[in-house]
Amino acid sequence: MHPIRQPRLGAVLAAALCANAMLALPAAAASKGKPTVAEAERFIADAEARLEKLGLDAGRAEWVAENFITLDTETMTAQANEQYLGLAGEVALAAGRYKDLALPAASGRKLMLLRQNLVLSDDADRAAYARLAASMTGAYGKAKYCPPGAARDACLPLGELEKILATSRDPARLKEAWLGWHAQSPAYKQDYAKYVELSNKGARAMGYADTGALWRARYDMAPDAFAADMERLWQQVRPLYASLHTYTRFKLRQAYGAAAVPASGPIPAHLLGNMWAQSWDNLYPLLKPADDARGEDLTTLLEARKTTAVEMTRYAEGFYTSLGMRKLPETFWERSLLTKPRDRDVVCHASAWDLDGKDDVRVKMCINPTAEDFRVIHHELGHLYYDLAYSKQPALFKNGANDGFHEAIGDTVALSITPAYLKKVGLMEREPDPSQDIGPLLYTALQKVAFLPFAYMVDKWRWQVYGGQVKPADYDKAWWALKEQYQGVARPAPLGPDGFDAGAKFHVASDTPYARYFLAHVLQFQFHRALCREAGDTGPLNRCSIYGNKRAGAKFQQMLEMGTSKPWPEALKAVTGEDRLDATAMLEYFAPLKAWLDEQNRQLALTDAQVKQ
Ligand code: X8Z
Ligand code: ZN
Repeated sequence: MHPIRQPRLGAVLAAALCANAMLALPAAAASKGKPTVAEAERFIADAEARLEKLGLDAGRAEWVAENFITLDTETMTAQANEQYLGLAGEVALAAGRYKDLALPAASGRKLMLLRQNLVLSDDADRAAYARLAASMTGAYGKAKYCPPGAARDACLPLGELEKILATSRDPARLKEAWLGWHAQSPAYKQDYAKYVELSNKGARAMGYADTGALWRARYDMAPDAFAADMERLWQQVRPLYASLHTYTRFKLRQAYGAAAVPASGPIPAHLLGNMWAQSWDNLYPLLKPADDARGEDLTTLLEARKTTAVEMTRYAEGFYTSLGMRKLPETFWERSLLTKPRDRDVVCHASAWDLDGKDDVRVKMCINPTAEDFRVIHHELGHLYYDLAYSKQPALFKNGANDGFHEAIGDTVALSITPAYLKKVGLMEREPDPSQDIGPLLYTALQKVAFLPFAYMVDKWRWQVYGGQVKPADYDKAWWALKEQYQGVARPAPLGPDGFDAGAKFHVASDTPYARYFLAHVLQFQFHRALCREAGDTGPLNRCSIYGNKRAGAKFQQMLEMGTSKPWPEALKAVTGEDRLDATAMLEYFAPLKAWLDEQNRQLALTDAQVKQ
């Protein structure tokens, strides 16, 4: 979490112009006359050093605020972010003076990064923006659903509601949990609308059409070209998603009846095993193939063994060290928050933090002994190993090649958590017959293929909101139009009068861009394919694990060390030899499943007519 750049999670710290003397710009910016390269270099070096300091201060304040949600910590994090915003905005504007100079490549890139920020010149606007960001993140973190008539201590936090969504098969209970959580976000709808206005003001002051355009500008290409690339990738994977969606519908009709799940049109969102219908792996027991050969269930095993949060994290660390990477520093174990505290509210949504730009890396996560959290802790450590790898880069380059890369590292590693790997580390006694891959493939598809249209629509919605096409009165209407169009899922109840369903997702409440996860889900298969080949594995991608392979590890590490010093296609090339995002690796991974799904769907269509009404 470095506010010096677009943070991975947490409020988007953008920029502002500040008249505060403390933040007065380096002498260089005040210079008159024609700018020179030497002056620009001095400006950049100075801005970089000062932004790093204020960024680290703001990161530390944010860490405390998310670990101890109180009015005071919220105020302190808002103040620290405000300071940072002031400087970042001031720098972003002043950097314009040098934009037409022929600078050495690294300096030119730094200048570009400095200019990709909001400029909130008005002190009151800047303070309001920072305060709203902190309070929405806090509100999300402490929100609870209190069932009617229940005692206060029987109110359910998100984690409990998610458990219901994951495990209950009672439609009424599922619906109650779903609606209970979605009833929390309208409380900060007004705040969000105000925040959007302020954010847009800041983006426009920097010459962007709106904040959505600013977000899309951060991919080494024009904002429109980026949107077109996302659409190209979506079209590549759409047929695979359609097959999975059709199969899921048939199976849900068998489980819940034809009246609950229509034969065509969207599937009710509360039946998909996840609060946001973003991944469907919790439905696996309902959807698994008749001759399921997935072996023991990892969740059952982790629970039975009472695997602790620290042990789960040690497994993940062990994967990275097997690739030749360092052990996590001792301070990681001393300072991370790995379990949900009993006595206070914290922001439980998993996140990875780098507090000093060197090695004070931490995770904040409420780990449970489940297969999902096993995967998520690998994801989080991916962020930290990236942070550690690029810690020798100058401050402005201490970031992922783009934000999708940051999200893809740990997921790439987690793709290597194969049954064979689990057996090797003693987490599975019996390795399923490798000739029967459909079970594990279906399970992975329910996580990762189901996720794609969700990851696409979240930012499609925000692009429309920031772009002004969708006004607050239509937030929900637009949200559900996109959910139906892309995911094929429907709200379990009619729209409320002043609802804010988008705000029930952490990344909307905390204003964290989401396109990054879409990219990551495509990229991780590209990385996996390339690293498997590097490891000399030429077999099916779903059976490859790079565990213990130092060659693959070194290749990966080489890219991680680049940080964001080069345009992302160069980083991609360093690992894969390819310079374009491409979903063929994902399609190749799931090819046997696609054929199986299509055959199942053909047969199920014949028997579906008999599903009870
Ligand atoms: O937010 C996350 C990570 C932290 S960067 C746990 N993820 C997205 C989500 O939970 O919505 C990982 C996948 C998608
Ligand atoms: Zn992440």
